[in-house]
Parts: sequence; structure tokens; C-alpha cells
Amino acid sequence: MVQKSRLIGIAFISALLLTACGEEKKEAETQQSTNTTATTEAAPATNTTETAPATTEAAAPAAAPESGGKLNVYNWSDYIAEDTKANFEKETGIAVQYDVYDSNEMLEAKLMAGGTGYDLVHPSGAFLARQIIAGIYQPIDPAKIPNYKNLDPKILEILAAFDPGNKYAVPWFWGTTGIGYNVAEINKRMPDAPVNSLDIIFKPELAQKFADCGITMLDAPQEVLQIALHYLGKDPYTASADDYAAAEKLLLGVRPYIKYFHSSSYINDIAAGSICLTLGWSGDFSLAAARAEEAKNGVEIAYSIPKEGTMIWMDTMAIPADAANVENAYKWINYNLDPKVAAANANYVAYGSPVAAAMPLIDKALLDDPNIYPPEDVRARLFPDKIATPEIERLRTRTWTKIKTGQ
Ligand code: SPD
Repeated sequence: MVQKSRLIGIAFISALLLTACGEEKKEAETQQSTNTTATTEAAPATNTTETAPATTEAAAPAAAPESGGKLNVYNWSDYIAEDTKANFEKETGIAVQYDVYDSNEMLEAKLMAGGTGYDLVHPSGAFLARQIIAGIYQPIDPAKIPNYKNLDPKILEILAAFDPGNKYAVPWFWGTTGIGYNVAEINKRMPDAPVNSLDIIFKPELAQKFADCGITMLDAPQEVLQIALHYLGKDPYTASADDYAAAEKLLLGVRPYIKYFHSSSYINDIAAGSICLTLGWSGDFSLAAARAEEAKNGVEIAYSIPKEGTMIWMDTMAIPADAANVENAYKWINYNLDPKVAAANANYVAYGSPVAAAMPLIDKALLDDPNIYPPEDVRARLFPDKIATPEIERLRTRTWTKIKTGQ
């Protein structure tokens, strides 16, 4: 029953996201947390490494000849079950070098430079699309992935908006960008705080109430600016300089209350109670809640999809054109599409799974959580990730620099 309703849900999301592309195609567009490359000048002194092995970010692996024994994976931090890598290694005898990043820009910079040594990477929809055009990836052969059949066809249809014909990528997880908060700290400062509204972050008179317990935002211009534009009632993909000026004004209005811009530190920081309010990615707050529970520190964390609407997005798996261990990359993809493995990953990361065959094995509490698998009325308020024109990219870059520097 749950499974059926969720599959219907995914079908609805398909319809929503299918509007994501279809234009601008000609333009090229160490497990677990935390790396700090995207940290801004206002990044916290205390970082989030207490549960995290040191990242190998700075030491990308050297390309190795196809030996049957190695695989170099580059994924988002905190985006796979803790034992998946070890289980895969045990089952296949393949040694996996697993490195992490926390921004599409970071991945793209490496891919564009070439010679990354990575065999499998995880770009998000719009970035994937322009990287395909730039010739970064090799085609995927589904015949080498017996578990490909476990994927939800509707999710593949969504992905086709970024990767026509599903030629270069396989879906990994999908999610939303919204409001994560420390329930007690927010309640203490404002018992009737609008935790389901972007007002709480975008209105200076509200944000200033929570500045002392720590507000943060993703360092992801292509999401924060699109969400700000949408909040202002503008087309999130507008190319109007005036609209961008309005988004800039909105964000500069609350800039004094933002502790830092970073796309992974907030998980452990909110779990530890050192921040209380953040614009971040849906599943990350379930993970933060689990970490707080593990620490038995009494921190209660919640996530809400803003009532004004927000972005829905999808991350993928793709094999770089110069990958050295291609057959092992296929084995990794196939392994992660196994229903049990996919469900274990989904239960850990708490993002939406594209593996239909895994649904019966995913925790009911997750499937029933409207913030993870949003019901129809919520989905109707979401807007899709979408490829941007060079003009929009320029506006984003210029605006984001001003916002981050506070000028
Ligand atoms: N901790 C995992 C975060 C995954 C975030 N994916 C980013 C999607 C960007 N649109």
C-alpha cells in the first residue's frame, strides 16, 4: 500500500521534473562528511570532522590500469550507507578508494581539468547535462548492469530531461532543499516561529531572532538564488538583472545573521547544537537527527519543505570518459541497484530512492515522511532543477559573490 502510493508519488514528481529541461541544450553547461573546500570566509572554526574520516579531497587517486582490483569513486559526502563500501569490497575483492565532495562546482572543476583518476562520479541533473555536452562521460551500457531493471522507469524519464535517452547516467537519489532546525532552540526564541516558511530565513526581523544560535545556508548559488527568486514570486530561471537585484537585496538583508555558507558542515553542526537553523538538503537532517540521537545530547532536529515551494533535484552516477576501471564501475553501479543495497543506502541517507524494487525494504517511517517523499499537495509547490543559460550563470556568479562577501 505504502509502496504503491509512493510509486504514484514518484510518478507525480516525474511530471514535475519533466519540465526541467528541453531548452538550452546547446550550451555546455572520504566517506562520510566533511571537506571544507567550499567554506567561505565566515565558515565555522569548529568543523564537523568528529565522525568523519579525513577527506582525501586533496589527493585524487592516480589513474590505475584496469586490473580488476580497483575502483575510484567520488561522491557527495554522507550519501551512502556506512557499510556499503566494505560490503562491496568483501563481495567483489575490489579495493574502493572512496572520496567525497559537497558541491557540484567542486566536482565539475576536477572533471573539466581532466585526469581525475575517478571511475565513478555523482553529478546533479543540470550539471550532468552540461558535462555530457562537454564530453566528460562515456556512454552507459545497461546490458552490463543486470539490476538496471530495478530502476523506476518514471525516474529514468525524469533523468532523460538532463540525459536524453539515459545514455550517460544512472539515478542515485533525489531530494529537496529546505529548512532544517533545532526544535528547542527555535521554540525558545519564538514559540510560534514559522518553521515551514522561508520567512524564517529570508525576513530580517525573523532571522535576527535566531542569529545567536546560528543560521547557515548552502554554498550552492544555483539553489539558494533560485529559491530566493521563487520566494519573491519571480521565475526561478529568470534572466532579468532586475530580478537578480531583488534576490540580492533579499539575501543581503539577512546576510548579517548568516554564520556561514557551506554545504556539508551543517549536518554535524546542527547535530551538535552549534547551529540552529539552516537552508540545506532534505535527507541530511535525518542523518543529523540520527547523529544527535547517537550522541545522546538531547538535540531534536526537524526538516520542513517551505510552504512557498522549493527546488526538487536528482543526483546520478556517471563514468568519466577517461576512467581506468570501467568494468568495476559497472559492478559498483549494479551492486548499488540491488534492492537490499539500495534500501540500506536509502534507509541511511533518507533521500528519495530511484530503485522501485527497493521500496518494500525501505523503512515505513521514511516512506511515510512527507518531507522525504512529499505528498501531492506539497509536490505541486516544488520547482525542478534546470539547465541555466550563460547569461543566468553570469548573474548567479556576480550576485552570489556579493552575497557571500556581504557587499
Ligand atoms: N549529503 C548528501 C547531499 C546530497 C546533495 N545533493 C545535492 C543536490 C544539488 N542539487
